Amino acid sequence: MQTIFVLNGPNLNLLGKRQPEIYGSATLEDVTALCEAAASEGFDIRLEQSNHEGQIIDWIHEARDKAAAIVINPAAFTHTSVAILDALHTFEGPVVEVHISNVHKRESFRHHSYVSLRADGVIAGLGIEGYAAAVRYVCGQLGK
Ligand code: DHK
Repeated sequence: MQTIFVLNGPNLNLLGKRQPEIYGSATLEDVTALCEAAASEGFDIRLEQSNHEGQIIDWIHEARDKAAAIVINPAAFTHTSVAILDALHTFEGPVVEVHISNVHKRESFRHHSYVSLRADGVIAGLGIEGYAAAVRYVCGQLGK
């Protein structure tokens, strides 16, 4: 069994309750179910969420030994965190950056992503379907 880490940044614990007009009404539990359904046989999903930058970095370090791929929605840390970018540079497998909203239709400070400098692909604006697309992509890249 190979594991795909699906990492989520700040405020995404409130997915479904927070600004539903932007982020929709689905919850992180729904994201877990969607990712599990999208994963090919032989792949496990481990979904995590934290409001703390250091915790996300620790999970990326853990992924070096335990994950075949990372799907990450760094949320607001996308636009601020050189530290998450540096951590992702230590990971050798596929990395996909996901944003639920279309960040390019929003405020200009959301248009820049540090994480995109490492990500193999970026998905924005597809709602939580973006996670499923990312999981399907990494399974394909990993040969299943
Ligand atoms: C989620 C957030 O919390 C924002 O800070 C990002 C991202 C966009 C999303 O669309 O999933 O700017």
